[in-house]
Amino acid sequence: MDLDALTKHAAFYAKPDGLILQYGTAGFRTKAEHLDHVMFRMGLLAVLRSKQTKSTIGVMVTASHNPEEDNGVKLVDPLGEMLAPSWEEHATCLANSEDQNLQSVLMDISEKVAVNLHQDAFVVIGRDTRPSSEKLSQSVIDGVTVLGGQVHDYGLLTTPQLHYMVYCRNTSGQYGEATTEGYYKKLSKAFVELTGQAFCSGDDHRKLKVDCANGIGALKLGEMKPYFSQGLSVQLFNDGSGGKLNYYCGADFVKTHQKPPQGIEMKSNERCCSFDGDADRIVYYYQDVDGHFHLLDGDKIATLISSFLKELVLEIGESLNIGVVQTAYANGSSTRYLEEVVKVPVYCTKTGVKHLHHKAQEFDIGVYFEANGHGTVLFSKAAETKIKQLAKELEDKKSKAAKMLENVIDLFNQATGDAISDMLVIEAVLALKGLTIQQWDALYTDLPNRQLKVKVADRQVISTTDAERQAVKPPGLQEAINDLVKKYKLSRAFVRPSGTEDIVRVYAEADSQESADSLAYEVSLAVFHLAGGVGERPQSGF
Ligand code: 16G
Ligand code: MG
Repeated sequence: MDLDALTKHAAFYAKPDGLILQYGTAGFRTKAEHLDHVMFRMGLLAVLRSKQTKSTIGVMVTASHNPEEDNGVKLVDPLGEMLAPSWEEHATCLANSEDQNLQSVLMDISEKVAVNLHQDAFVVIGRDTRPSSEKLSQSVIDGVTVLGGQVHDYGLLTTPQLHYMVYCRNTSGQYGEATTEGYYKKLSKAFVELTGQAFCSGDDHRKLKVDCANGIGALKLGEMKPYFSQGLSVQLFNDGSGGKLNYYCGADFVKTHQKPPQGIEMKSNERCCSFDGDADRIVYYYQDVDGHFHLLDGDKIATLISSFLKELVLEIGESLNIGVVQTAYANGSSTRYLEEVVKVPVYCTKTGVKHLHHKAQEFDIGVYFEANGHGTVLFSKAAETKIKQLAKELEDKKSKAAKMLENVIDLFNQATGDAISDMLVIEAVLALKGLTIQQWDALYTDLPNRQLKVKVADRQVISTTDAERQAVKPPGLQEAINDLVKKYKLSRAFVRPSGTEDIVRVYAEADSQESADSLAYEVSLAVFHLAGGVGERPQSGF
């Protein structure tokens, strides 16, 4: 380690006084102008992680669905997964160390994780379309090179594409070719083969309008379009040519406001979807003839996909176990439908992709989706081998189903939730099943629900258990919630400290919108009183 060079370069990346950041569920995220030192330091950390794992590590510069002025960074582990939790602590420690302690903190981490400093390091970098991203990714590159690491800068990429690149590079190309073209070809080939057999009545079945949140998704989907055009025609809106990133558009806006994004022309009953700012979330929607807006969120996506996979598994007649993973935010109707109609076991984890991903790895086929539209399906190596073998056998119903599953494996991003990949899977399933978006929507009816935020002095006074469904602290809060829930039919409510904002989140569902609204309001009052609310008391009326 050339400590003199490190000291010299670090001087360009002074930490703003008093700034403390935490590597949370989505890495570091804050106003872009405060992130230069964090980027440089994450370049340093990526080198250590690469040396320790003897693998390529990814660094993604993005703040996903946050406003354009924000930015963020996260590290991607060797198999394209989120950074290991113990390293999140090292990341936080390094980002918050005072300038004069940078060297010693870096040495401390190296010792703790037993890094061989002579080992080579390789880091790949991607960034979203934010105006600040290019400069910030240069700071990451500076951090990597000052520690002697090698860099490949992919430039503009969706977050899931960077995860894909890391996975490809660490599996000697077995997963795919580590280029954007390799990604486009792999997914498009699987999609075109899968939909090849689909019965298609009329052109409209194969047309889709996509709101790209004025982000990276527009650029990458635009590049990819020609590769799958024989199977699907996509029309891009909010492609970044005029509007601002995530501003009144994108998956997060549509899901939270339950209304269509600006900038998309929607005719009644047309199938539309929205990506978020870094294209790792997707939600679908349509407007009916009466002008009512219908949202098909991550829960509806999980249901459609799980039913499809269950049927294929039954057809191939192999005992592959399917598990569906959700969070406490999953609509109660979706969980009931999955358990009672699709007849698949459903598990609940804490919010945050890493928790769902980890749980989904326990199954032959692990389906995971957050209600906000982030998710994918993971196939175990054993399941993949079995499916590939069956697909090679003589032409019959079984091998046809196995061939479809083989393409499904290739179509799903095995590293992380991916809006482009999920979109193609959903389009394939709808085409194969001959389903319209209205028929898909009608699989079950969402229970009315409401989410609220409460400001408290310290959100950590709330701690939860049972996958965030029960509050254990502060005393009395869970009892209060239980009493309130009893007042309403088909009701459920929980509270949890947000991992990305300085607030407490409240979720309630019940048999009517009125009941869900008033339950959410009453629970937020209980939080305000028992957990040290600050500012204005929560208000009723929506
Ligand atoms: C982050 C998480 C997302 C989670 C959200 C919850 C990743 C990549 N993203 O965006 O999974 O749903 O945080 O935010 O893990 P909250 O804690 O503010 O409710
Ligand atoms: Mg995102």
